[in-house]
Amino acid sequence: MSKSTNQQISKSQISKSQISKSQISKKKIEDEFRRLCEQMGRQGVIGFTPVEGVRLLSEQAAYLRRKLEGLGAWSDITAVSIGLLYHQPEILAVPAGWVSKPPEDGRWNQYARAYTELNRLLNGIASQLAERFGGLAEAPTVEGWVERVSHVNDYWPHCVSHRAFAEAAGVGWRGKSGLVITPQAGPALRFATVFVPQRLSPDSRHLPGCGDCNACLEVCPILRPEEGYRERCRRRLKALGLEDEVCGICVRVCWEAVRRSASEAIST
Ligand code: B12
Ligand code: SF4
Ligand code: SF4
Repeated sequence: MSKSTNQQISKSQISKSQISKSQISKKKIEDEFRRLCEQMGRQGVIGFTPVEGVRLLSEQAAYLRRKLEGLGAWSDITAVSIGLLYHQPEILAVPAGWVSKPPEDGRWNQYARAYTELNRLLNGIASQLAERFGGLAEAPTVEGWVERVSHVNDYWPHCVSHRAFAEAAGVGWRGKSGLVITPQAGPALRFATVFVPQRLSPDSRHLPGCGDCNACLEVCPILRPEEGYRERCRRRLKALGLEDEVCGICVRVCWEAVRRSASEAIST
């Protein structure tokens, strides 16, 4: 989680009545998203899913209902899942094997800085899409909460899971690491979600899934035990003491595994 001040994106300034339903289509949203990605110099992924039917924790469903009040009937709202990819050198800055403390060379901080940068860019893109299409944006992370959180469960009433929407929108599959894995970049991207007042159907995409890969479970001792990784992962991110609260070893090894299996699929 970011250490910076709370900048949760609030309601769009444009009156919802100024946006007619004919102005909201998948093509228009996607074209605008691609234009913004190009402007920011990052590759992006996008997908759509009706909010209705996405499986949420009860605290997160309650948070979302409060947030979307006034946006129209729940059954008419679509979640637009957007993701921005890390550049290759930013992922390669993360250690490729398990380490319990950061190496002296400070290289890992390149990933920490990219994390901060992607959050900033996603905040910008998500709020511009929300503004343009009369929607509401959910920021990529719960900013300014790190010091207030004493257990990972403290996050749940203050955000909604981007992974739940990205998965439902077919942007990627749920990996054995718990991350959403995309064919384009594995889990090496960050997500935000924009909610728009028009029902748009998801695209159907073929997603290969993890198959017999276990690279993330092999590299990270925190992911293996059955009782779940979340709280122990949170403590490790704090303890590592990088420039932002990150680790990302599971992201790095998965990024490599997904690239390897894509290139094997091409050569066979
Ligand atoms: C809190 C948090 C953490 C916590 C807790 C772990 C977690 N991920 O839940 C800690 C600090 C440990 C953490 C760690 C990391 N995080 Co984090 N984190 C978040 C945050 C802010 C909230 C996640 C959340 O809501 N979790 C709630 C859980 C329960 O959601 P869920 O696993 O998706 O499950 C949903 C459904 O599956 C379903 N569900 C699941 N179980 C059940 C049970 C029942 C009964 C029901 C009804 C439904 C249900 O409902 C759930 C809620 O919608 C999100 C940002 C966001 N707003 O989404 C980023 C996010 C998940 N983190 C992210 C990343 C990258 C990381 C790290 C790699 C850190 C780093 N950057 O180096 C590690 C990776 C750990 C891992 N292997 O997943 C990315 C993931 C990107 C991806 N490709 O998937 C996110 C999405 C941030 C972003 N904007 O991109 N994170
Ligand atoms: S490393 Fe392998 S097993 Fe783990 S999430 Fe990625 S593809 Fe799935
Ligand atoms: S981010 Fe968490 S789950 Fe991923 S390798 Fe690091 S400690 Fe393990």
